[in-house]
Amino acid sequence: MFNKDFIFGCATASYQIEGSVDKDGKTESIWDSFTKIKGKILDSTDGSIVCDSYIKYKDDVKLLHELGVNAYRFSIAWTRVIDENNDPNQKGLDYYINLCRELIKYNIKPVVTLYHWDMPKWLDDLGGFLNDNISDYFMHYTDIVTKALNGLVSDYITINEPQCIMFLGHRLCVHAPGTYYDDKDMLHAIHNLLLCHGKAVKVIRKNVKNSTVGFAPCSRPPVPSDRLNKDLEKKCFDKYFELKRESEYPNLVPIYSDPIFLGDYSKEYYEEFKDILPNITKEDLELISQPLDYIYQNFYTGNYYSLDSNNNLVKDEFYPGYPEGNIDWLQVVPETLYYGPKFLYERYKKPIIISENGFCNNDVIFLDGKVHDSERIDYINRYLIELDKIAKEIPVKGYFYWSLFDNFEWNSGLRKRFGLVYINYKNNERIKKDSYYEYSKIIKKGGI
Ligand code: PNW
Repeated sequence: MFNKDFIFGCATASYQIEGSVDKDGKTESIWDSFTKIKGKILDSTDGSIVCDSYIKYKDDVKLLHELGVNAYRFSIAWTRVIDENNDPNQKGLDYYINLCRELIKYNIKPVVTLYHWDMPKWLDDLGGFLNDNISDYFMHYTDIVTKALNGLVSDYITINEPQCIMFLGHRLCVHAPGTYYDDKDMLHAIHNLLLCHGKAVKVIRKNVKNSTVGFAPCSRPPVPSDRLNKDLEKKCFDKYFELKRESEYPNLVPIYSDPIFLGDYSKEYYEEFKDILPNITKEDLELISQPLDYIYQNFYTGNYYSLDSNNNLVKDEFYPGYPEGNIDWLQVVPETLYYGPKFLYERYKKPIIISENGFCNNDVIFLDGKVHDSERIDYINRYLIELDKIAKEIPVKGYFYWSLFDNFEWNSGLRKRFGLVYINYKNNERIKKDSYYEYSKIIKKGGI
């Protein structure tokens, strides 16, 4: 069982659920334009309708209320609230004000993500994260949002999954905007992204009374296959925070979280990249490392590791017979929610909130009109059992299931379903899945 004040929530993101992509003065985002390029999205779909949450937000809140969550994490579309002259768009702001009022009416705490990947196209045209003024644009946007939502929102997450922004958007180029960064540009862009975060924190602290602020990376922790082997655990810990140039480094933990939580990039960073370092000043590092309230982290999966006969760490080939996710990167590794928080806490020493965790299933409507997703139920239970274990050892403050409903799963389109609520994209009907009732029961009980 979790503590009484434990946060049980659900998470979504603007482009993935809102639809209405050109209503009320919204400008084009990089995802609006990326989805128009042939071949980029698996099933050639886009976010122009999806869950229709821009219109149906009151129904969304009803679903959340009946589910029983005490918090809802959603993101703001920069393109709705700031126009192409970098001025505020009141109609866009009103949407989020109304959403927050509705949430508060039902005692659901709004947790706002400022950036969940839908950058204004006009800003990307100016260079995106390589533009050295991007953090000033972000600061201005944050100022407008926090003032508009003043008195309604006190909990903010600056940026969601910087790794996906950089690695998928600028290295593999399978996400928007899909422009390739070489190593030098990559480090420069990452540094600018961290400055966006830092300047936003400063503005939030200034504008919002009793604010809480965090940053929400994702990670796949190495998980010891033998829980009793302390040497193996230590090696998994070291592996989690390793920073090597030949690895997929834009995807790693320390490159973002060390400057934020420890005040500087690591020794490995300066060694690995000594020939291509961006310009890093003392003032930058001070901005980036202002104290945060939580370590937010999105955890879906991990990798099991063992020791070979020479005591070297080796990745396990086989996964135990848990349900298989319907998306290639999602292996069911429940101990992710034990070792992930444990390792992060050991290194960064702040309370942990799981900002996303969820399962992609091949959901269908059965003959009885219902959606029976026993695999997702199994996933949630297995993961929460592990979270419960670690919550007895370190401060774990909350859990957000990804996602309230099926939505636009980026380059995988609409076929990949993570929701507790099924969306019938033909008529936009919303059907509560079995897992919706299960999560509701768990929340009522306060745990597994
Ligand atoms: C997250 N991984 O992406 C995003 O924050 C959501 O927008 C997205 O819909 C959700 O998870 C499901 O994909 C991730 O490889 C992408 O471990 C990849 C990974 C994790 C999260």
